[in-house]
Amino acid sequence: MSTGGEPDTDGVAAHRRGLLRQMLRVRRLEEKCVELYSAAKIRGFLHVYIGEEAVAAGVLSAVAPGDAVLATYREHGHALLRGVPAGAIMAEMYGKAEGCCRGRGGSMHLFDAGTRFYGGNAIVAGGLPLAVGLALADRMAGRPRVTVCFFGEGAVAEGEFHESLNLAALWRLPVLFCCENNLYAMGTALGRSESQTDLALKASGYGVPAWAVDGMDVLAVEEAARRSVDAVRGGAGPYFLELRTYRFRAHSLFDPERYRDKAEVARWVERDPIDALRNTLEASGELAPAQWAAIAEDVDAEIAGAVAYAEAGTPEPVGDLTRFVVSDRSAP
Ligand SMILES: Cc1ncc(C[n+]2csc(CCOP(=O)(O)OP(=O)(O)O)c2C)c(N)n1
Ligand SMILES: [Mg+2]
Repeated sequence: MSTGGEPDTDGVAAHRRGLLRQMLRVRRLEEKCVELYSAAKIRGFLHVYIGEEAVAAGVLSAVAPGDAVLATYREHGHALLRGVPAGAIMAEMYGKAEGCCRGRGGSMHLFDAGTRFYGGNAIVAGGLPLAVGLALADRMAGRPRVTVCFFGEGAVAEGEFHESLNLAALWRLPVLFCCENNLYAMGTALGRSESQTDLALKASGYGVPAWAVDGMDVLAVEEAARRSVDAVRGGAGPYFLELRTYRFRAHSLFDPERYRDKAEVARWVERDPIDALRNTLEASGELAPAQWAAIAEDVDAEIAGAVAYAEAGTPEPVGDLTRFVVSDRSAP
């Protein structure tokens, strides 16, 4: 507890432990998904974010409840940290009616209007124009909201990236563009597809303030995101963050990973964002062994509960097959 004008060190430590917990929730959720995929409980494509958790945890910590968030097909963690319950995410993975999209979207299309989580977009760069549209709507309605759009560095090769940055800058729209630069777009290294690999520089070309941030350091990500969100909300127009990160696992569970060597992966794994923060907090006395054990136990219970919820869920009745395909005119 803080006294007088002294810094609230207990509050800061609790906040940092909270970030650790958020990253661990994402990690454990996805480790479980991989396991369930092997057991054929989850089908279709599955792209995990393991190694990149500091990006979603840091940025989403800086976002307000009414703001909008968009992400890619690697979005399980973004949905979870945005507030979609783990059970609704897991049931969606299972294709059950209790899922956040009634089981119709699956892993790549998590969506939840209630938390303003607008996907789950499987088209590379597909989220960017949607983000610009959402921000334009907020501007026209005079709502002081920010739209945060996550996308991979593969998206900068798409026309939609350039069109979206241009319009957002021209109209000074409240968008925070968050480029998750994990160095590969499927099997293509950034330097093999882009003549200019400095992505912040690309955004600057549209007059958008842009920074590169260490995406393995959740505290650095949070700090950069907080400043950016504040500026965007204050009317500064769009901002761009290039979060430098790495995926520890294959692109999807169908990827034989012939494009990168194991030594490179091992070097990045040494910078695991969860281990890094845990070590920092243990060294500074902000995380006692019992506190870590309590966090891990809590997270494991949450994930076990999510699996149980999905297992107990029901497939959507066949009679509902055409529901939502065309507009339901009988609906009130
Ligand atoms: C418009 C479009 N082209 C191609 C694909 C196939 N595809 C799926 S993921 C992907 C790589 C995208 O890489 P990146 O944007 O860096 O995101 P990451 O997977 O690294 O998170 C591609 C090319 C697609 N989904 N959409
Ligand atoms: Mg990538």
